Amino acid sequence: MMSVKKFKGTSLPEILTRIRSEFGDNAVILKTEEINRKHPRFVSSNRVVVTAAGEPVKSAQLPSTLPSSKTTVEEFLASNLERSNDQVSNKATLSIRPSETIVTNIAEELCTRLLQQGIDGKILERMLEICLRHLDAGALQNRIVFVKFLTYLFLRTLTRYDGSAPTDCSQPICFLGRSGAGKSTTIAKLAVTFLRQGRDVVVIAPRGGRKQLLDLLSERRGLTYLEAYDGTEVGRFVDFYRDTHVVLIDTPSITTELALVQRFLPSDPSIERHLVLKADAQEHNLYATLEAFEQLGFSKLVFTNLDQTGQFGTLLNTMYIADRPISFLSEGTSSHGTIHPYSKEKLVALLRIE
Ligand SMILES: Nc1nc2c(ncn2[C@@H]2O[C@H](COP(=O)(O)OP(=O)(O)O)[C@@H](O)[C@H]2O)c(=O)[nH]1
Ligand SMILES: [Mg+2]
Repeated sequence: MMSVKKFKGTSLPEILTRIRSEFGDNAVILKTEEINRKHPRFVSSNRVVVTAAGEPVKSAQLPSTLPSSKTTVEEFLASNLERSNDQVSNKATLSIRPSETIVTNIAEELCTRLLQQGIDGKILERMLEICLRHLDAGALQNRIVFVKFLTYLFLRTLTRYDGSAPTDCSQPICFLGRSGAGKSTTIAKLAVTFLRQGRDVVVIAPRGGRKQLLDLLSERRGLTYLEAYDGTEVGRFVDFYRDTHVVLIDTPSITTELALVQRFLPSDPSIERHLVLKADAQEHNLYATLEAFEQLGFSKLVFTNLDQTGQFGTLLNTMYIADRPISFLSEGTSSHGTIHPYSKEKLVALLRIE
């Protein structure tokens, strides 16, 4: 029986020795990764992860029967989604049925393509496992069916974040994030979008930010720009405008001192906090940012710089790690850029599964 497995360790030679002892000399290396994750959920000291495929030397140890086919896809996904919360899943072995080389080829090809998108191997493994359990041999050998099913699985998996992503800014939103993440640009894009729809927009920003923000805005009719000193003042402005205006709140741009941002945030829990992240950032930096901003609290993620990357697996991984939905996806350096409300269809399209 052919299987794909992840081997973790501190050095490549050491892992290769283990792969050889488990899969013999015909093992195929699918992927080699170096892990440098500071996020607390990655507590492992394993720095190198190699994904390999091969025929286990001691095949008797592998389960010989497939799980009961009575489980429906929905049931399987339901229990699977529970497990996906547990990032350090030890379910690393993916069994592929014997004598179906085409299955392996299609699975491998799709797997390689999605790994190139940067999707976490564990998420992908779970998806492929479901495909192998639920599609019959004929369907598994049909690339179109396989792709369709995999797309369906992604959409189903992402459903857990649906219904919580705003598309109309009906609640005031504070945009948090590191300096240069794209907070002001995102606000400018949203402001222009709503102004064009004829809505009134209020932008509240820390003192001294006026010039930069107004320079960003190509459209000003219907815009009210206010500068606030602290969270109390922001809260007062919000209360005054929230019933009639779209309210967007910029926050101080600093790299380390979160207390300054904290001081600017109104305590009103109905004001949403969205963390702005760059889609082209290194994943470990994104996780460090999540961790740093955790103490301020945020309920959604905004990704900027979509135009600066061709890999979108990071978005999916980060959403899983943060366990919070994405609200907006943004591209372009100015207010003329595009801002998309997040949807799972949009993310799946970006991942280019087909
Ligand atoms: N290419 C690209 N550049 C962006 C995007 N969003 C922001 N920027 C640029 O990133 C820089 C920092 O953005 P800014 O909004 O000032 O970040 P802030 O410090 O979080 O307010 C500026 O030069 C922006 O033009 C984006 O989606 N795509
Ligand atoms: Mg700014």
